Amino acid sequence: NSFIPYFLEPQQEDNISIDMIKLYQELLPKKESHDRRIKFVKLMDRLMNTEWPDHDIKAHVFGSSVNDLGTSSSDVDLCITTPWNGLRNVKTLAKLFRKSGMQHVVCVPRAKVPIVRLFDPELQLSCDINVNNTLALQNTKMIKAYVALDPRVRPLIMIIKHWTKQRLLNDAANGGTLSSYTWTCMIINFLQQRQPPVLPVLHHIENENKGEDYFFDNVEKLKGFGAANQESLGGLLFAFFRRFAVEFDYHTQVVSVRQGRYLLKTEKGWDTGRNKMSLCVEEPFNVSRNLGNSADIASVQGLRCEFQRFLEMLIAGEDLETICAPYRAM
Ligand code: 3AT
Ligand code: MG
Repeated sequence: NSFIPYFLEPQQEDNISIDMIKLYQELLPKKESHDRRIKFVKLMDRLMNTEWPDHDIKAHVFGSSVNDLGTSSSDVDLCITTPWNGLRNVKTLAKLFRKSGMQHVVCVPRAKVPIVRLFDPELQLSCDINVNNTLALQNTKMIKAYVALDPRVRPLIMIIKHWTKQRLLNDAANGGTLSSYTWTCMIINFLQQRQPPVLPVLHHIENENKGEDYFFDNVEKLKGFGAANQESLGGLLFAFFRRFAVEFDYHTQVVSVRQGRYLLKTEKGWDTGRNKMSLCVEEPFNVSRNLGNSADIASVQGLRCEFQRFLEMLIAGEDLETICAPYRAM
């Protein structure tokens, strides 16, 4: 391993910050994308309540369509809530959507959370739909709160997410890598651990045994929290990659947004089985879940190579567009 500096040269850091703002502007979704999503949700709501009236069926959007981390090409994540048991089997939903003109309708009944996946040819939107998985609604609100707390969070996460997609590191279901949500938790935790911190620990504020689901969501009260930290976007990007390329101890540490620090695999009992060799990221509300367990040993090795590659290219003065070029197998 060649020596990796602790900081970039100021001029180089400035260049990267400017590059980041430019890429961020390109990634931001257009109003048109927002409008299409709203139309789509209304359509889904109407389809279901026309087919099955009197079951109090509601369609809630979660994920990047509402947490401010989406682009125009992000999918729509929908959670259907209903007290009715008739939708427990997602095949029932799939049938309705097929006859309503949706395309590529597939059920993934044995996923951790059963879903229906589809594409709306008219509105040009892909969508994942689950029934009654309300944990995702809560963790979406938490992500949205963290994103709103400091102006550096949104560009930093959107740019890193862009890199993960370009480099094929963002497919937990099929690619054996990590989901956007897992990446987002890693970046939030990184920002919680800066000195001084860019982000607070929302689970710790005013939490007097308020239960598993609680986090402090009064963003207004925390405005300006990160102001004592003066790091630039470029500096933070460099530090994030330095962290996961050379500093993070993959064998012993666990990323915890809930605690705002690293836990030890041993204290969570994650030092055996599949977790032992995985990149461990605790789900903030359901702490027995390791969000990183979608990546196997080979994938974690691949990830570490990609962190290293990014860092070396950044130090060599390559621009972001080159660093984020689509992955091509040799
Ligand atoms: P994209 O823009 O779609 O890539 P996203 O933020 O929508 O990013 P995902 O589509 O991967 O992220 O996931 C949608 C939401 O589902 C995010 C989070 O609220 C929830 N979620 C995803 N994976 C998990 C998980 N393993 N455990 C709990 N909640 C999850
Ligand atoms: Mg999504």
